[in-house]
Amino acid sequence: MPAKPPKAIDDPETLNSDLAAKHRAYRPGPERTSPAVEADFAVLQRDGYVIIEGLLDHDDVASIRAAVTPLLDRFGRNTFEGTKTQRVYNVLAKTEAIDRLADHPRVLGLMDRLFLPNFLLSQAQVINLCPGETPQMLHPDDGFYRIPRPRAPLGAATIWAIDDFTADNGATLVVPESHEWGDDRRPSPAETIKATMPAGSVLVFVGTTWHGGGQNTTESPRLAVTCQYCEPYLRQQESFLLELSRDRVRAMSPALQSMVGYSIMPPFMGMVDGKHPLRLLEQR
Ligand SMILES: O=C(O)CCC(=O)C(=O)O
Repeated sequence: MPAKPPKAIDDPETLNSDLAAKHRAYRPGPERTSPAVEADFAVLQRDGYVIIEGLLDHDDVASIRAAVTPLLDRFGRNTFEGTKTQRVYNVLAKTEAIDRLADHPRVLGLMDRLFLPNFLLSQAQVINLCPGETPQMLHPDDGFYRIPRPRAPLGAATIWAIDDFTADNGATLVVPESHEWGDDRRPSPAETIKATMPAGSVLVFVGTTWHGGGQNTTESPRLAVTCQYCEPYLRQQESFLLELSRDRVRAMSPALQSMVGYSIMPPFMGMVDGKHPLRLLEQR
């Protein structure tokens, strides 16, 4: 058979297109383009956050709780992590139970609208905010990308309520419309709202929105799972490629494989030996 002629690349714009021969960019299905996603996105853009209720049923919540509770141990090492808050890091290596949160189509539909194709998961964490915890310092999540504000968000976060989030047990504090602010403005506690929501709901906010964990004055912990996402050309907060074995990644959905780093930002950001990283998963 005659050899295929090499692909001609004579326009720099071509380098921004998907050059992969086999592993093309992950293409979202219709579940990520529904009218519900459009409606959530309109609220997210207007307010900087949106609460979506009823994405998990009672059994879903119970099975996530059962999987993550045995992982809870240490309390935070400083007041930002929360000295009365238990955080589980490297969660995807420890359980598959939250995969379905990280790649939930209603959330990824929003990320499709915020970010370039093949956006990444930046981190995943379990947060158990225990009795006596005080309010966390308000902060935006993508401030460590040191690009002046106001600007488009470079990341976005979800906080999944595994317990009901109430006014007293530490429901996340959010500053509405603060995603539009410049670098010169800081919020006061009076500008916050409490993101109360029943278990099974998710709070989604963009990386420029000021927020923080709330105060827990009850006798019970407030269990949550957070997943954060970022543009595909940015460094993730968590080094998933160092944390996750190839077998663990093989067990993930194609969307999650792509988000933990088995994907390419065109033309070759993320390559392995000059090839698409998914080829590593094909090798046994
Ligand atoms: O637990 C929460 O409600 C928010 C936590 C948070 O924003 C953080 O740890 O950065």
